[in-house]
Amino acid sequence: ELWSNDFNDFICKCLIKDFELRPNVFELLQHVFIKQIVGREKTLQKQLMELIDLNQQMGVIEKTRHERIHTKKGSYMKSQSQTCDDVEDLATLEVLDENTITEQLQRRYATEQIYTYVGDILIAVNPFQKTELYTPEHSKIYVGAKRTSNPPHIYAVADIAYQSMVSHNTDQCIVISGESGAGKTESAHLLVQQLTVLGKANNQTLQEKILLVNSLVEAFGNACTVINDNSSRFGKYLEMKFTCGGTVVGAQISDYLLEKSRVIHRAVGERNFHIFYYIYAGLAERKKLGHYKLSDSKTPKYLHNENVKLVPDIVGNAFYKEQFETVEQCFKVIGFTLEELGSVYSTLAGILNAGDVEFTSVASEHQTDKSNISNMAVLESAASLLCIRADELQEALTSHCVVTRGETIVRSNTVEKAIEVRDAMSKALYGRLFSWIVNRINSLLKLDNKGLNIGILDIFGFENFKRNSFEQLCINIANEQIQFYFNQHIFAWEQDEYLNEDVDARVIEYEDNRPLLDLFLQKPMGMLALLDEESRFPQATDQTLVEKFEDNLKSKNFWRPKRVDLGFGIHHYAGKVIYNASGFLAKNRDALPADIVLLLRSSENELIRKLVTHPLTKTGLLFTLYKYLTPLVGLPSGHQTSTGDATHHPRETTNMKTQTVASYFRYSLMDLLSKMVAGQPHFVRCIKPNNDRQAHKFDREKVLIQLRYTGILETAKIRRQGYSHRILFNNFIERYSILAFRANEEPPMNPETCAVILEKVKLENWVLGKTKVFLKYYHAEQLNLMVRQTTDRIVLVQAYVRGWLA
Ligand code: AOV
Ligand code: MG
Repeated sequence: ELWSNDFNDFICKCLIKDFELRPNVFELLQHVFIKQIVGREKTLQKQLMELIDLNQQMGVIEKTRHERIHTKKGSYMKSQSQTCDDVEDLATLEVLDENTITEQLQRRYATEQIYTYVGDILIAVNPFQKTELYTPEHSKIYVGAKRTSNPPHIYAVADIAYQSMVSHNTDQCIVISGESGAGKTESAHLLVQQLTVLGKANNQTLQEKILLVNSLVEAFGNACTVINDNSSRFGKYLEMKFTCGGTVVGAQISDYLLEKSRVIHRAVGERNFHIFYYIYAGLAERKKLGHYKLSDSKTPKYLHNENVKLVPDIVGNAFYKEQFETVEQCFKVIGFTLEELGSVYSTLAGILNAGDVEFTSVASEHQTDKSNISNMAVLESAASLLCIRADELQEALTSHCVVTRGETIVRSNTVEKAIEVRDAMSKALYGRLFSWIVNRINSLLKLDNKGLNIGILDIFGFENFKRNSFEQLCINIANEQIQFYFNQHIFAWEQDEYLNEDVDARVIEYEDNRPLLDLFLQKPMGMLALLDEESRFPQATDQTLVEKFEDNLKSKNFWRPKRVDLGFGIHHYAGKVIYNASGFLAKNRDALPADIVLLLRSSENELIRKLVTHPLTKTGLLFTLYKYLTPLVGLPSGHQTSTGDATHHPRETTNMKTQTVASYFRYSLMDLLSKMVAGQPHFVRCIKPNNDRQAHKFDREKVLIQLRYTGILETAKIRRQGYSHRILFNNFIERYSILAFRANEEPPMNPETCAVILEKVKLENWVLGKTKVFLKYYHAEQLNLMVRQTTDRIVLVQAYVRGWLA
């Protein structure tokens, strides 16, 4: 029915002229046509002659296209021209050692070639300056192109993920790793950008919305740290949703462990989440500070730091004002209502006001000291912004209820306790506001569509500050887990499979960080389990906690440094970090007093009520994931289909209600892993060339350390020697028989058929195992390209014959 002469013409034009459209058109047509060609070969012979002409013509067009781009970007392309000892893929280096690899990266970096491959993995060295690498021309040349025909690029990773999603009908996942400030978030943006180009959203707004998602969540989840001015303070997994034909139709984000303690406390030299500064400046510009009860002269406590002492520093900041407009625009385009926006601003202003509520101590004869609020006006402002009653807020902050033998007794809070309650409220409000925004974005960008997706993982990078607390521990454990996943994927699973399949391949030694994951995550004696156990004892202190660690953690990667009271050291895969356990228990318990919850539930603001009424989002999911928790540390070898055996732990399940940060964190990690494992992974490893955020500065030692701990050298070796693609015979034949057999032939599903195909296309160095074909990383790409070219040809022939027959 689709077929008509006009359509035929249209298709032919697309195929011949518009190269960007080709993959999509083929995808659409090949299913329909391949089958119908059977039995018509004779009639097609004449047309085939035409086809050859056409192909040549196509070749010419393709070539001129590239030339055009090359000359346009002459300087860039020139710098890409390789000298004989400059390689784009480290796995092809003659000499494979740390020095040669570092030298290569340095040489390339010096000529603005920040990207380099190690087999199928992309290394990105942060240029710390704007480059000419992301123009629309670049975006174009990486669409559907052979990987080796263009210099390495993050756009090529997007293309490979996209093409393999479309041609294999499988979900993909791109894992970006690297230490803080290495360029993960920037890379994630570039991937989303290129994927929206590839996925040709058929409406402009959707494309626009997807691109805005990152900016919006980053305004709320990123902050300036001593390492990075735009440091991600949460982990983000953005899934872009596509139809089976490859059109982008939506996006979903999952957020992991926002560092919400930043709202109430920041280390020296650091700032609160961007959004606070943005709204302050933006509202000032609109003369709306008064409306939100924000002072134009006195800086809220939560925004104090040594650089920002005065409100004028904030309101006078042109960048903040601009960002405020951008954020508001993002909200609107994505589909938030004006009412919702107003509520978001009130909540943020409410938090800032709450932070300024002060208490004084009042001596009491009967019990410990009580607290009084010394600036009632501020309390009233906070209450009115949160749409709750001021007297009730006062009561909830300065007293608490205890139920003893069925009787409810009201006890006063000391000043210390009152401050704790106030801060717990601010933290909870912000954390829940963030989750609400993420959920709202998800519901606005969701489509009921069972298509495919490409996930992009951008978490907070490994951190090692002068003083490291609970947040750094969580961040570093997450990075440890990602490194483990990388190792599993690149080394362990690969080598397991050689053994199982009797394939002879040299074993590569690599630094296995599993002992570290055991140290953190094992039950019941891992660090997080011990932390949870200690958090259940009301009398426990941070001191008893470190002692507990010391008594129970038997690992060479854990030690107690002398002369640091609450200190303990961990030798992470990425280096040694000394943590200070001060505040660990409170941060882990993360308790929000019941009185505060009840009070906020009475708010007249619908948003505030929502924040506290619904349990924290992922609970349902967490329950399902919970059963997978135990095998978290070492995903079993059957990882493709399951994340482990479904062992239940009833004792722990009953504790879900009082979920600690540590246990929530474990679920989140598991959730993340289960998503990642479900897709085919692609890795981007970001490298930070120096600690000073300077362009043109390549600190060899710094780079070498990163190459070492990320296992790049070993990766290069295994990519050269190993077989990164392992495909079951049947799947291989289904996918590639088109390269050696006619459509009406049915070759037997056996290894011999695989060999026939591989020999026919003249590939070398592959191996047949017991059940699978073992291919080098570059084989898969060559095969896929050949399939694409073959189907191109078939479709072309079909298109012509159809037109001719019609
Ligand atoms: P991160 O995500 O890895 O750190 P970012 O992606 O935020 O690091 O990068 C840090 C800074 O490096 C950016 O703000 C840019 O100034 C610069 N940069 C990174 N990549 C590029 C690029 N491709 N081109 C130009 N400049 C770049 V953290 O989120 O702190 O772990 O928690
Ligand atoms: Mg980041």
